[in-house]
Amino acid sequence: MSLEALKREAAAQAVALVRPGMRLGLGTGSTAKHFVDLLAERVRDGLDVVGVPTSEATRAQAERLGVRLTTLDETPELDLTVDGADEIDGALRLIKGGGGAHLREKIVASASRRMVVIADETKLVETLGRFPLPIEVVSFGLGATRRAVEAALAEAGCAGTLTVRERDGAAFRTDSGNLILDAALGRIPDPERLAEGLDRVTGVVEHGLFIGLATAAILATSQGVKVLG
Ligand code: ABF
Repeated sequence: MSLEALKREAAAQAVALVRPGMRLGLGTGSTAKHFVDLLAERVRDGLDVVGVPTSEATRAQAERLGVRLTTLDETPELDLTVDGADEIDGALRLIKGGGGAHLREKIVASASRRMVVIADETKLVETLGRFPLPIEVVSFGLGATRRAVEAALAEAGCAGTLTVRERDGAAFRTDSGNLILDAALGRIPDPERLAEGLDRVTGVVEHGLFIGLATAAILATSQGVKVLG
């Protein structure tokens, strides 16, 4: 089975969790894109749901496919968010933000009673950190924020390098206009400690460690679907 087919399979299992009237958080990335596609098919068959997109890309896709959208201002509490991840460990801790959308993704997941992660099996890891941790920062004071982030990394026992994310030769800007520092760490021995340290850095808008947010993960493997949580 191709990676794309595995992602679609995980997305299909998540669509089966959707009930009429649900208020949904709609994730970002190639796996979440399958979810929105398959959800739209059910909407066309008459399913009535409303969604909050976690990125401009997902907003555009959902609008194009006719999925009714709302905002967290109109609908501050959601029933279910379905989103992808860059890494997942056995305790349902995640690294997200490879697509640069983790700020909105975390706001939406935090407003949801349940968050289901959909992914192919390659995302499951023993220890988080092989995927560089995205840290969204405001551009003002970047040099000072960077030093404070380095101190927080060291304090949490992490060693590695920070790179300002670029796209097409220019600094990458998130949907909120901020920069991303990607922290190549190899392994994160204590994700909770690192998350707390980064939360304390002024200038950090949000980091890609999602702890205590995911309630389940649907992982598509070539041997079938594995559910965590
Ligand atoms: C979003 O998309 C991100 O938080 C994560 O970076 C990425 C996963 O993308 P994909 O499903 O394409 O691997 O969920």
